[in-house]
Amino acid sequence: GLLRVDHVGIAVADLDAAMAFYAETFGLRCVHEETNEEQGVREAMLAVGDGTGPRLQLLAPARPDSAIAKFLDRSGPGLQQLAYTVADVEAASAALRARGLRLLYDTPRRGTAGSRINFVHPKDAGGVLVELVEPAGVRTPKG
Ligand code: V0V
Repeated sequence: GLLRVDHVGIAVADLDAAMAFYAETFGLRCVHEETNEEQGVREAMLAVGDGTGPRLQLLAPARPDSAIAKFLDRSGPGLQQLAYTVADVEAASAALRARGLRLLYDTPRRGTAGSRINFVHPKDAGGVLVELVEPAGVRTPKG
């Protein structure tokens, strides 16, 4: 099942400008930054308050054919996804598939900070792109 809200993802055109805006306006600090080549994004994770709760993920396109570039073209900057933490992304994906929802990937892909991720198609989740995040290090190695 879903354990908690992991992060909320916001599409931005310029990551550095957005990080400066969030720092100066809301006092949110960046706790992690990386480029995910497979997803075609440059991303920054911002902590809110004491940093124990859900994070804000700023997502900027790294390539013009990426999901974030397409989102910006169609919708402009703004909320792009809602991500939940799960203990087992395969099990969570299978449970939602069994309820008739389309998962975007047959097998999980690599997400932020070594996490494993999958997505529910927004048309099957009330217009919300739902991400499932299994954080790095939660799996018990088998064998
Ligand atoms: C598209 N639609 C959305 C949406 N993106 N609705 C809500 N939220 C979004 N983010 C709507 C769009 O307005 C259309 O509605 C319809 O979906 C189009 O569906 P489609 O033609 O099947 O798909 P595309 O080409 O628009 O792509 C949408 C999907 C794509 C969700 C399939 O963005 C995708 O593959 N996303 C997953 C990967 C991703 O988002 N990567 C970036 C974050 P109408 O006009 O038909 O009504 S990477 C990340 O989060 C990481 C690394 C991490 O957290 O660790």
